Amino acid sequence: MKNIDAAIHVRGESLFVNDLPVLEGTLFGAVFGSPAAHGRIRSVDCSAALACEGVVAILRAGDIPGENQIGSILPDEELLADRDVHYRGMPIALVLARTEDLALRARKRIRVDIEPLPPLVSARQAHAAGSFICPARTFTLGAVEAAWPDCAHIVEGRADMGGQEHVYLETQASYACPAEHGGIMLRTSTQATRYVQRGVARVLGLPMHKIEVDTNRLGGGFGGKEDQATPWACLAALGAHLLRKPVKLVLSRADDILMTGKRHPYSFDFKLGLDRDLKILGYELTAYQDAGACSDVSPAVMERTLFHATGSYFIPNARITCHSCRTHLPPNTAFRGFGAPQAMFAMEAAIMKAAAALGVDPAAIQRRNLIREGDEFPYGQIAAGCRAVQCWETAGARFGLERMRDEVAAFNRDNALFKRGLSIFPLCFGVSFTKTSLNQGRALVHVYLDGSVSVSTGVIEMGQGVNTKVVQAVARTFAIAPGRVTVHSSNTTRVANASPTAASTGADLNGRAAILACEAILARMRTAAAQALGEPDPGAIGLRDEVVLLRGEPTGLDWNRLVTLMDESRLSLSEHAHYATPVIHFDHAREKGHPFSYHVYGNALTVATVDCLRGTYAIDQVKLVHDCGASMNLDIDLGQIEGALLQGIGLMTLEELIYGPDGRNIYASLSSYKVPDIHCAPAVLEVLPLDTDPDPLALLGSKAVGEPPLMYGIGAYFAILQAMRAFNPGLELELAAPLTPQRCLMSLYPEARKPL
Ligand code: MTE
Ligand code: LUZ
Ligand code: MOS
Repeated sequence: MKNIDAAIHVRGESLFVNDLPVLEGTLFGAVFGSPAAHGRIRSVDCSAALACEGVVAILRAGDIPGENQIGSILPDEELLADRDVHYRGMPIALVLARTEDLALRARKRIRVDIEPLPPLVSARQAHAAGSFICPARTFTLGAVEAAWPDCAHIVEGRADMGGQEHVYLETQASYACPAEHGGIMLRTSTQATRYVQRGVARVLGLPMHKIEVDTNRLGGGFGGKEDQATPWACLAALGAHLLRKPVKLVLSRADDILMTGKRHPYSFDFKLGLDRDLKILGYELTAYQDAGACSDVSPAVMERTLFHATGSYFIPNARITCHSCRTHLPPNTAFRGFGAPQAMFAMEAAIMKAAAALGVDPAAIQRRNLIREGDEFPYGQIAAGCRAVQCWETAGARFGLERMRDEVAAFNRDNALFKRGLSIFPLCFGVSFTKTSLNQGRALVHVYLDGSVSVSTGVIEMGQGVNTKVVQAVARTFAIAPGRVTVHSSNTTRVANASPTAASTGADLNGRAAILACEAILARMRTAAAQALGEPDPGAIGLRDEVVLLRGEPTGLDWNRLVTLMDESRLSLSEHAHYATPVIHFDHAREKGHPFSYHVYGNALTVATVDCLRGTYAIDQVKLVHDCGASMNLDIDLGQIEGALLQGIGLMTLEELIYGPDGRNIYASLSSYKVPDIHCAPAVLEVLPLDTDPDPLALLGSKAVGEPPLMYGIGAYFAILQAMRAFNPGLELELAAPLTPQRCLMSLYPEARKPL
């Protein structure tokens, strides 16, 4: 089935917040952010700005009727800076004016006097200064200290990975309207209506039932709207509440890049020990997470780093520690992969370093240590339905790994200045929110009298195609044409307390809730049909292609007639259902449990060519096997795999965020921050879905696909690195991402870095 949104996207008919008709009397917001990364506000002068044309009000921390607090995990984030500023761009004031242009013009006239304090701009700097978000956590398996004496080889090193800007096409956007009885109706671009509703209630000092949040769709979120849609929604709601006027706040791209947090940069220290047969006996990893200035979801991201630290491998003795370090950068946040890509990069970097030291192919170490059925992850879950070896072998056989290797070797023999490299990246990603309580979904299904069906769930459509999957699930359960089903906006009055659409769980949790709702209606339908057909056993009733069956044989009843029958029998055609993932649990005291409903596996072969004179490179081929389970929509899943891969290639090779010592984001615009384009896409891209048994906890057996394939981008890094090693076998490994052309060139010619 085609993505139900494809046609309206192409025609420009999809409705985003900025497409909503503007109501009479609407005020437009512009946010004045801190010009300093760290300091104490001495004074803010809004008088000149207030005198500007069209300005209606300028709101500060003191205007907040409830709590000036929006921290979602820990209460450490002010909506508007009161006294201290903790990052550049931290909101200090909200200008409200008759037009957006007038608001932006007035904003320039605000004067602020800040006593500067020294900023912390990296995780290691913050770690040294003892600046943390929360206590460090450690996962252990076996006894790593006892393993070192048994190791024939031990390598130690450091790896670093930079942040990443989300670049969702639609910037942060909220439209708040005053409602009756002092309430607020908010339309906002969020992945988590629940967080927005809770945040607005807290800031306005209102109960949550006074706040209605409605989200129709997002022009991309990628994690950047899981927690960070909340401040902008709260600011719009604050304006609407105080002035009793509609308030629209849509960030410009420049403000969005400046003010919002990004993927967490990480720095790692690793120690890896192997025996003579390349079996990994021990792995020790210390991770330093740059959380930015507020906790946001950083403790949860840190947790996923811990969960994925051993990647796709079984390591009998491991000790992994993560520090969440508080710096003076915008609060870093969820981003596709959520701390896992960083951990997996560190693991692969350690293997690469060991391979280089031993003079072996890293693939030999990788292959030897792949996780197998029955192996234990450091967090206590036992690998079940494990496909690491199957994905590795399938990729090798189907894509002709040996031939690819020979071609790369031949190319490198024939070329002096161009070199080619090949990498293999095995993927293993755990699906479920690591916080067990978030693994619940809900759905509200109405069957109307004409037989058409309306579905509301907690899930947010952000381009990943989840609404199409929900339509498929509902149509299949009712055995009706998909055209009869419409998925409506996610709205807190229809589906309350929804978990964020995140952790790749949106379809599993909410699709299954929708199926449960349909099944409850179906059960009543069976009763009604059985009665009408004079059949004592409702279990004998079935449905196929909109026809009611009795013991598998068509009857005179069809779907429409059945719906009428239900109404005449005064049976409910509506149902609200709840789904909670069974099986999963986690014990934080022991750091052990069974946190994931299942794992997604895969294997990517990547070939890159480096121009060793210029440091530029091309990703020639990515050929990968991906475990989709029994995909319910291969077009959508392939789109997710390809999109995530390219986003991962951008992360690993191109997208560089540089902060100056003063905490200024030096590349804060899309003219200097390089986002992957079609030229960065692999010239040859082959995706082979590993069609496996339907996973019982996935939606219709179709495994979650949103985040895992991003990590195939790690393969691009190591393919480029292998090409660089082909040019310079003694290359000193600087394991730092992104591997930009600049970094590539400087590594190829280390002597060029020395002063003349
Ligand atoms: N695909 C598109 N087109 N746009 C997005 O914003 N977000 C990703 C992924 N795919 C995203 C996307 C992220 S970070 C997640 S967690 C999942 O979609 C969420 O949706 P799902 O749970 O329905 O897979
Ligand atoms: N968000 C979250 C996530 O709150 N918990 C998670 O485990 C998670 N994983 C991936 C992306 N977002
Ligand atoms: Mo995705 S990072 O879970 O929103």
